[in-house]
Amino acid sequence: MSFRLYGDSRSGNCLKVRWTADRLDLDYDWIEVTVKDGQARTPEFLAVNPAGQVPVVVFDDGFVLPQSAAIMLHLCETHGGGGLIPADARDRARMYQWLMWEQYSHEPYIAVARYEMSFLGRPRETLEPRLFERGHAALALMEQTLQQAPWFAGPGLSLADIALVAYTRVAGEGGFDLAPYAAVRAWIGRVERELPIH
Ligand SMILES: N[C@@H](CCC(=O)N[C@@H](CS)C(=O)NCC(=O)O)C(=O)O
Repeated sequence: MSFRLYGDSRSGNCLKVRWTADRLDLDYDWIEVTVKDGQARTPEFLAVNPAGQVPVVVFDDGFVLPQSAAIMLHLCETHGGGGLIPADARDRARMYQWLMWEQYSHEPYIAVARYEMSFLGRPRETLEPRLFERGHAALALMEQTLQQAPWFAGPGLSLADIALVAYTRVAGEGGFDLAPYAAVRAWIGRVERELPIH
């Protein structure tokens, strides 16, 4: 079944879904919604997603699904998985662990700092220092994890890697220097080689 994917093409949360759909070779229409211009809060868009956020998908039969992780999982579960959901139950649990961690302990710091600096043009020194403390803590945990294994969950690329790479690869735009995180940088390269990132 085809669908419309509403997204902002500079948003990591939206790109996670786009990369997953492309990896699964799905048929869909991308509808650009520019968050910075308030397009996610217009009456027309709120009629699609009352939460006023992208990404959101609308399937041809009217089923509407917001939240990047829920969308990625649903697309995989309904289209053969694309190898992105580990077969082993513990590997799968590990994938869920990182998907949830990304949304609470990574994205709120790294993506928010990037939005403030790169989209709104705010100087780094005007931002809350906690964004950088917590963002670097997230990167340090990723570095430690990737020193032990090439992927976050199971033997290959999974949705955990797709979710985590979206904002990590552009962390520099939020004032995060990735130079001290060698394993993270190597992993970004691995993930980028697997995905239709352009
Ligand atoms: N947890 C949600 C976060 C969605 C989200 O924060 N979307 C932002 C763009 S990255 C948005 O649409 N913001 C619009 C607004 O708040 O006005 C997800 O993963 O989909």
